[in-house]
Amino acid sequence: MDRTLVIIKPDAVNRDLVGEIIHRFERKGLKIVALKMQLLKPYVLKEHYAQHKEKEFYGELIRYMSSIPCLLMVLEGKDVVSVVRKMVGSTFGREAEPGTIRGDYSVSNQANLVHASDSDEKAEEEIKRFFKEEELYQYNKMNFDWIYSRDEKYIEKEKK
Ligand code: 3AN
Repeated sequence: MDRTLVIIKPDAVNRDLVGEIIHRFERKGLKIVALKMQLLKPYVLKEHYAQHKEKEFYGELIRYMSSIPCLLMVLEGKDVVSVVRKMVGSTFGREAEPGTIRGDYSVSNQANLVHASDSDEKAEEEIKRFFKEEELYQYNKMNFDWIYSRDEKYIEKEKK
C-alpha cells in the first residue's frame, strides 16, 4: 500500500478542526499508521519548505508553523498521495473547491489547515523527516475486506 504524510497545521489545532479532519480521512477508508502531536522546530520546517526559500511569505510560514504544536500523521491506502491531495483541495482557501477540507474551512492563502505530500517521492522523504521507523505501525484492520475490492487486493499482492 502507498503512504503519505499529513500535517494538521497550527490554525486547524487552534480552530478545533483536528477531529473533523481526521474523521474525514477515516471515513474515506484511509488507514492511520502513525499519529503524533509535535511542536515543529524552525530548522526542520526550513528543510521541509526549502522550495519556498525565496518567496516573500517564507519567514511568516516558518513562524506560523512553529508557533504551536501540529498533528502529524501517516496515512496508508491505494494511490493515497493523490486521494489525500484531492480531499485537501487547492492551496488557497478562498479558491479551494467546496467539499474539500480547505474549501470548506479555510479562507486564507497561508492558514490553509493541512499539509499533504504532493508525490510518492516527496511522501517517502517527508515521512522520514518527521517519523522514526518504529513510529510507523503495521496492523490489520477488521474493515479492510470492505474497503477495497477483491481485485484491488489481489493486484496489490501481485505487485509486491
Ligand atoms: P500546498 O500546501 O498546497 O502543497 P505549497 O507547497 O505551494 O502548497 O505551499 C506550502 C505552504 O505555504 C501552503 N500550504 C501555505 O501555507 C503557504 N503558502 C503558499 N503560497 C502562499 C502565499 N501566496 N501566501 C502565503 N502563504 C502561502
